[in-house]
Amino acid sequence: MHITFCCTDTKAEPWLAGLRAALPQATVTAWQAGAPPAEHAVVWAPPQQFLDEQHGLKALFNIGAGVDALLKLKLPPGVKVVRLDDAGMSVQMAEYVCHAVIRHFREFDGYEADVAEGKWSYRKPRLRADYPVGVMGLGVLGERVARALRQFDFPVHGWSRTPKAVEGVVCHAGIDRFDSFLSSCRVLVNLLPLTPETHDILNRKTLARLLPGGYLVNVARGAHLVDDDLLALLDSGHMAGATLDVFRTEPLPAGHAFWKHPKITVTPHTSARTLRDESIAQIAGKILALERGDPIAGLVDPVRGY
Ligand code: OXD
Repeated sequence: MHITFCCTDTKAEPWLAGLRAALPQATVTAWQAGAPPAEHAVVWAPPQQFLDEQHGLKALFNIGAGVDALLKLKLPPGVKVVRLDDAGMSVQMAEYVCHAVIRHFREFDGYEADVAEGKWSYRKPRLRADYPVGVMGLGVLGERVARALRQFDFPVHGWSRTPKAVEGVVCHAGIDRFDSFLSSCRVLVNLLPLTPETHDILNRKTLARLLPGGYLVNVARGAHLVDDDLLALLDSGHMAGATLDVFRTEPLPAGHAFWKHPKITVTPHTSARTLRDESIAQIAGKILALERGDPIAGLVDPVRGY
């Protein structure tokens, strides 16, 4: 069995060593143009040439959470696209989002600024009931985030394409319920997959439906958000702020208005990192299952886009 590794911006050696240790019966190589084709491929943002050379590929294992970059390419016919299920990402995502929401809700930035000036300040506690949080996307990551927010007693709403049930979370489903979902929330957390339907979904019209003083946490894709629309709503005061981990262009270009905006916190696409050992163990288990002809979790539907 031949497994090839083709991950842009990722150091190959530790992955190759880990895959070889987990699957000693396999030949594991880093892809080079013109190399013999493989049965399984571990990828992140591979070039089209890589896919064009893979005749006989059974499965493509994407080592990030989102498969949008992969699905933009022309895939070998019949290949299975497999995403990581959790693999240590959902707890990181829950940490990141709860940190962002609590930091805003508890006004920790304000306290930090006061302390920096030597001020012992007091702010009236905000009411949790006034800060309903909406989670867009209730997949593995979104569900974990919604549950974690419930642990802090925030009222939590969820929105997904198809109906979902998460204990303690008011779940809304389908485009018909999108507006009522948005108008129920003051804080909005985006965890949607990027598809043609969700491109630009965070825009002036949709964000304006949030309760006044709205706050956005975007941890999905930069192309979900219309940057200028967020800036306009922050300037008008309808929105209070945003924490953004993902951007239309990454790295975020020098001079972009988000870098220094006083109401925006920027992080460098770090909300939930791929954990190598967990991911290798999961991918190896799935390769063995596929070789035995057993079903596996995490299959992507290329038409649906996630
Ligand atoms: C992603 C990731 O898909 O970081 O964005 O895993």
